Amino acid sequence: MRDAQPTTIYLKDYKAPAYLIDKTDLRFELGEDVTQVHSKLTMRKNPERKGEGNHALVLDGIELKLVELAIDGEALSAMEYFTDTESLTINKDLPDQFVFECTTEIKPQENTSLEGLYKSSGMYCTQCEAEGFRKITYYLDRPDVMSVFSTQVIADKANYPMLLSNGNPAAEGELDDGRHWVTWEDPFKKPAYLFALVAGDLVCIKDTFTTCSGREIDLRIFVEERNSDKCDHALYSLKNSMKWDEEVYGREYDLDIFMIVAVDAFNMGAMENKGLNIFNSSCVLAKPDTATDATYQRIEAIVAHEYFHNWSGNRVTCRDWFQLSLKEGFTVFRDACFSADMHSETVKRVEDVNFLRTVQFSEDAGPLSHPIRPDSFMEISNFYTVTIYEKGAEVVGMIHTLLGPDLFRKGSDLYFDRHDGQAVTTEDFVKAMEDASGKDLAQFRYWYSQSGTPEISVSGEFNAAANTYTLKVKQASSVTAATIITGQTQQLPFHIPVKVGLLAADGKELSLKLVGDSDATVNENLKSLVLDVTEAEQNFEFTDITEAPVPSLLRGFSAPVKLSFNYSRDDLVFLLKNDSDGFCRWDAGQQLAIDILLELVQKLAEGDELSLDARLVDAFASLLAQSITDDQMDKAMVAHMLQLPSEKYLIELIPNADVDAIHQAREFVRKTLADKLSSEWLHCYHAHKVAGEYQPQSSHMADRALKNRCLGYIVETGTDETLQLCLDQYHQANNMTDAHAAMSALVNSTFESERNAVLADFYSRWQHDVQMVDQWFSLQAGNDQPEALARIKHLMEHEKFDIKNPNKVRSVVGVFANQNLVNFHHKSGSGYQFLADQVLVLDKLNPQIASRLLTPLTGWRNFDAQRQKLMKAQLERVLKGQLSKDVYEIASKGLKD
Ligand code: B3K
Ligand code: ZN
Repeated sequence: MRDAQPTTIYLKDYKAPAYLIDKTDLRFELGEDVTQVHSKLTMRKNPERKGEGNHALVLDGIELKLVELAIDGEALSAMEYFTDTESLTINKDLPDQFVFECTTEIKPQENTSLEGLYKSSGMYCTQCEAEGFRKITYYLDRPDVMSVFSTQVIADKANYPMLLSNGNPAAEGELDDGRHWVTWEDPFKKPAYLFALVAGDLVCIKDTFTTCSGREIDLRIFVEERNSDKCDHALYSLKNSMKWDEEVYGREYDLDIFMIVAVDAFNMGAMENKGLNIFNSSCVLAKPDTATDATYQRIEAIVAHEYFHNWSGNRVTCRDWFQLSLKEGFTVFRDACFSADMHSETVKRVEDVNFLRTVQFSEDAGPLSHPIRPDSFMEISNFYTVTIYEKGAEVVGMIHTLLGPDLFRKGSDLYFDRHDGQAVTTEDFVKAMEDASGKDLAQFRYWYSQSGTPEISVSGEFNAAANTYTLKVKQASSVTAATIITGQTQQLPFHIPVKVGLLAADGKELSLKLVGDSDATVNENLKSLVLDVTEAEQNFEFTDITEAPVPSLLRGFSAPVKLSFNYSRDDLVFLLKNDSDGFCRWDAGQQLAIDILLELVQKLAEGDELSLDARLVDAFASLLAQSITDDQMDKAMVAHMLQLPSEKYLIELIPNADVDAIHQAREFVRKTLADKLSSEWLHCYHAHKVAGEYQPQSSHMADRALKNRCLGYIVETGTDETLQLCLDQYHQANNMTDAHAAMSALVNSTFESERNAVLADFYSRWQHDVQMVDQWFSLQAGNDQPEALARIKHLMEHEKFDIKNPNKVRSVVGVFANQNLVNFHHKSGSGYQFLADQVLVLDKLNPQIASRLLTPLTGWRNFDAQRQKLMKAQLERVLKGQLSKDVYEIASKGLKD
């Protein structure tokens, strides 16, 4: 906890470390009461800073009890060092090279922050990124200090038969007192944030992978015995990832063994510790009767993400935490391409864009907006954001678009070769891309330093006399309240790749030839091209255009921007039916629905009768019909196209949104579509039932997604037949996707007694399965019917709820605040007050989880005046508490006008 206002750390103040650590030898004696950590650091002065004279040696350390301290074998006297709450300073002249040794004591069993060394369900485990290693021992806990590690772990053999750390196992033995030990050696230099240790009673699921150079790697997944039948999918995903990274990026695995451990208490999804990835059990364990298709896909993506970090993050790491997107943006881009290759490129793109627009655009428009390479922070844990990750991935994706796949690969090869074993910056990444491709990315670099979502408005002008069509593009950087806070009032135009096509009235695509294009030979096949938008205002003139086209803009969502074009609803229906670009087809449907929903919200405000534009009903009807007759159609895409824009996204689009009106309008559209197309939904539902045993393969998942989308609408009609359909699906399902979809439809329906019966049935069946109980909590926390807060409070009293377990907190409190919008934003302000209460309690236990939980309150600007006042009042109340740095930063920045 904080004594004074936390200090802000600036990128501009970066200095190389004054000391380096070549070798780190650790010995852990794990004890039920006290754990001793012995550390021997082979250190030297950093030659880079030698000319500056003497620097004190200052090591990071938090909540450590110092037992012994020696330099070059000599114990230090009390005069020769001092400690404060965050560091240990050596008050003595040091030689150029020396050995630093210390012994510290910690109590992992009392560590509720889940950072450093802690206990989860009886096992010891670690989480060191970003700055958790300093809670284990004194160290230069910064990513540009890279060292070779050896780690000996000693613990009671009966309780902790498995002792794991990074690298390859080197030796093991037993002591007379019932303890045993294992020593691990990691030959690759790494920063402390990649350190890991696990000790527990775990079973090991084994496999092997033969690399492209013929080396056989041992693959191991360690889980508690009860989970041993839930590892197949993670292993399968791991092998696919290893192969993919060899084929697509030429990256081979480097150690002899790759391990994954599943733990129940974990602050995030997973962690890429060198050779020993630690996973939140919810992101690794799956079997058909407990995991949904979405869980299968999430596991595949996270296993891949953590594995890919072995190169993008571990072999080449970050110089400082301002460079976080260097590893995270690039690795998200890599895992997205992997998932696209494993399944459907368009579906993956639509899912990612939907998430980006809903969550990242909102972050970038609010008080927590920051560039993907931030200039400053108080607490780095607050910067593991959708901006660093997802916008960071979009920025890498734009480089891929600008360079094309071959030059991009040349660039990534150069980056990995040039910087292997180094801690580098986003600038080093861009430079490698530039050097390898010969493309000028000077202006492109603003994507790293400027925050906010650029807005592009486009208009089109057809000149029948000259047979030309001109796209007029204007980019306005959004100078939001947040950009004012960050001082970025003067934004420069971005370099934006905008991929476009032009459609003729018959739906066919026109050949594209740009005036002024140096290689402007008529190319009949050029139906899509990338415009280099670089100026505040720019025209692109196409020649040989003989009819007024409908433009297809931002194909594949080629840049993370808000693009507007004055389409009529008929244009949108036309694009929805005819655009060859799958993303744009989906987006046309979304824009049509948004236009209609915004009009309905307006009507509600004016007290008018609501009626639904028949064009949306017709568009849905033809999608449903086509999904049955057209075998080639991607059913997962249809499922996405039949989903209305979320309330969260609509709130983003409407200034001073009235949540109740948005909810009401959206419900009206859902119900009308359900009633008007009742037989079509039913027909489509039955046509997409998957027979036989469950398999998590793409085509089956797509059919289930479409069928369950239909079920959601079917249940809106509220008839007894639809109730029966839901109950049958729930009881007869041979997989969790179908059971969960049926239960979810019922939970959000008006069938109260059936809902309660199904929930009770589910609980009695799955109460001993940790992930299933989380699902059971989430479904109820998301129930958007009135009186939700009372239900939430009731759930928190349930015997399986544990405020110290982040998954439980996320599935009850997190789901309520982020997904149950109509209840969280109840006009009384009760939801806000409840959230603030929880944040204040949690901050004492786990500051990272507390500060994450607080973020919905920082979005107050989006709401009506009354709600704004209530939300701000709760932020102010939180700010009066005795806070961690984490919560202080979010609450104080969140309040800025
Ligand atoms: N690198 C970790 C995230 C660590 C978060 C620390 N608060 C997982 C990942 O992005 O792969
Ligand atoms: Zn990552």
